[in-house]
Amino acid sequence: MEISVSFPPDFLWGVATSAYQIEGAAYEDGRGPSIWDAFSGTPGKTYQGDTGDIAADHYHRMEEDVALMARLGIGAYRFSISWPRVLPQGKGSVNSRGLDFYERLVDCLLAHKITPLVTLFHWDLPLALQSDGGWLNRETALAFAEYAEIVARRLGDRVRWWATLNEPWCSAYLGHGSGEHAPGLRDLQAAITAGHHLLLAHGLALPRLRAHTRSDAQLGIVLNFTPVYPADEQPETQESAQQADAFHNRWFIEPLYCARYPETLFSALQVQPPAMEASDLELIAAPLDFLGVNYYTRLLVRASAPANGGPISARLAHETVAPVPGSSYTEMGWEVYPSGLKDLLLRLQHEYQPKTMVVTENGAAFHDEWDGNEHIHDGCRIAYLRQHIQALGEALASGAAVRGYFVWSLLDNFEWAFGYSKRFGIVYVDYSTQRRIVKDSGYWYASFIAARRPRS
Ligand code: PNW
Repeated sequence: MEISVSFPPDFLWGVATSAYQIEGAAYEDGRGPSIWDAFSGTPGKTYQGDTGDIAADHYHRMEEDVALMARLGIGAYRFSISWPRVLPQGKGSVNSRGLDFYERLVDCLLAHKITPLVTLFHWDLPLALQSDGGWLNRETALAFAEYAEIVARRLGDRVRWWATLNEPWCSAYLGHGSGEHAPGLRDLQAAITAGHHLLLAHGLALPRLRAHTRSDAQLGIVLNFTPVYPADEQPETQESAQQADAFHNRWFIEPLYCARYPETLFSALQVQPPAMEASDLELIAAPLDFLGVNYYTRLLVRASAPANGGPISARLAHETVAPVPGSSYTEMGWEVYPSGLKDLLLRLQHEYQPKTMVVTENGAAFHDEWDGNEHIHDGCRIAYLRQHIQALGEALASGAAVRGYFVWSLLDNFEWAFGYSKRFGIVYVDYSTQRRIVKDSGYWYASFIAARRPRS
């Protein structure tokens, strides 16, 4: 099946990465430690104790990686800036060698006519800030705004697209509620507090970014969504799907676009609302130029009896239906459900009317094997990308204001708690030699983009 929908000529076709997942060079050029160095260095936290110390060694191979993107005809590149490279202590003295690296990266991208999209925080909080409570401390939000201004002062004349945070749901819940991610806390109430301070950090950073970036700057935030579908018509199931939706999908977008938290969120989770100051929600809900949407999969749920206390999965009154008969799954165990992306984009359009949306991540982990013969036949990934791009085009045709799409990821990389055991790249990384080998999906994406490039 070929893609049967059309896209505007200025649509951004990109790839995405994040600093801790690809850079390596964890102790070089004055970089300070982050919570992910501490977490991955703690036995039992990541697959086989994997860390980002070396990762895909992108810090030393940046020019080569940008040249590879250029050869593939990639139009845009979403990357993140490592806060502890710029501010080793999280605040105070600036490490200019950190900023120099990102300046070289941006200049290199622009020289190759690749549009940069900068994410300021993709989970690697400076460890020094964690010692003072990290996202449980309101001061961290102020430190983030300061950091955002420092970066904008250096890159704001050249970078148009800025995202403050990547997936604050993950930082808040996986980091403080389930403990699967750094800093590894297991306390739902703490997750709510962290979530509020993350939102506040975003709100405080926006005006600082506005003041120090180009007049045509596009400022936004990146959220992850896992659309929830009820598995049957029972009223209890409908009700539990609503609750799961508030937790997975509305916790962050509602304050950002409606200046309030979802009504039932706190009662359903059996927690208190976060402590806040009177002006917080107004700050948080300042207008955005774009909403970054990360989509990988959906949840199919049916009602079950909620447990008192205990882990979140038990507190929310649902069980997930898996495997769904007839569905295929990625290596992450995530259902492949392309129409979820179309439904999601149209729902966001209708409920929140974002000025612009950008699909800032979409992609899949599959078991790729290099045949030693320069080929990686990842047909599953090609099918995944093709089906999701088709769904994206249908959403666009039905009125969703989407302007870009970024594949996660350019390179195989450090997949957080899963270490190097999951490969999302359209380019394979041989971790023993750091050789890059373009997968079939990389060639497929390149030809897909080339077929749509406006002829000049
Ligand atoms: C996103 N979940 O992470 C991140 O932005 C990437 O850094 C990551 O590599 C990618 O997706 C693939 O996992 C998520 O449990 C991690 O719902 C976990 C969840 C969602 C997103």
